[in-house]
Amino acid sequence: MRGRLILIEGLDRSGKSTQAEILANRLNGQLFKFPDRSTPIGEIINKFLTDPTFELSDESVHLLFSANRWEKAAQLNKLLSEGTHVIMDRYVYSGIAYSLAKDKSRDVEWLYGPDVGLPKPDLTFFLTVSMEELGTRKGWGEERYEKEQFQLKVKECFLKVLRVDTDPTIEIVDVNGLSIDETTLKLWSIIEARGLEG
Ligand code: T5A
Ligand code: NA
Repeated sequence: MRGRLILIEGLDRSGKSTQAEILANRLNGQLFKFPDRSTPIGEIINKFLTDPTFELSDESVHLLFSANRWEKAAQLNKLLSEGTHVIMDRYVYSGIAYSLAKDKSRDVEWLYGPDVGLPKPDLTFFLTVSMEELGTRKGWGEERYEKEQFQLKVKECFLKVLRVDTDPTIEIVDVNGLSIDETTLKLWSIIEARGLEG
């Protein structure tokens, strides 16, 4: 049987990495985090995110994030075909939402283009947390996109891009005020209800 691909999306510092790690352990699966800053392209992305003086055009940034996913695609496909479950921390939807938030007039088809052909998740969680709570999270504000006004735009763009009304693989999960354990419980109950735990 093919492995399950479960994705966690959300705003910066919303608890994605924490939950992805816990779920990967529970499912005895592998964890993939994007951006993967350890690859050649990931190193450029890391410089862009952490060095405010390092400028790249919006288009270049968009294509680099996508290329970073393609760097890992063969490995991802191999694991899934061998029956290994994969939990992913950010993916295509982040790519589109952050680029769209920078320029809402951007052609969405163009934004989707470079990611066409990547494996599709069986389930995508979008974690929602209030801006007040995000502002209290460790490290908030250290990286390029961690500004309240921009994150509000990103949230709006995520909700536009995640077609929750027509795509049954999308789950928007309000985790505001929940502890790490309470959040896991909520996500796990959805995984079980969908029969994706085995
Ligand atoms: N990006 C990314 C694009 O523009 N395009 C793309 O295609 C992709 C893939 C970096 C940036 O790149 C952008 C989006 C980002 O701006 P990233 O490395 O995933 O992407 O950056 P972050 O989302 O900021 O990743 P973080 O690891 O910082 O945030 P997480 O994973 O959401 O949060 P996590 O789990 O590390 O938790 C943050 C803090 O909160 C605590 C944790 O202990 C930690 O200190 N915490 C909680 N505290 C209280 N209650 C809870 N329930 C908590 N859960 C976690
Ligand atoms: Na961040």
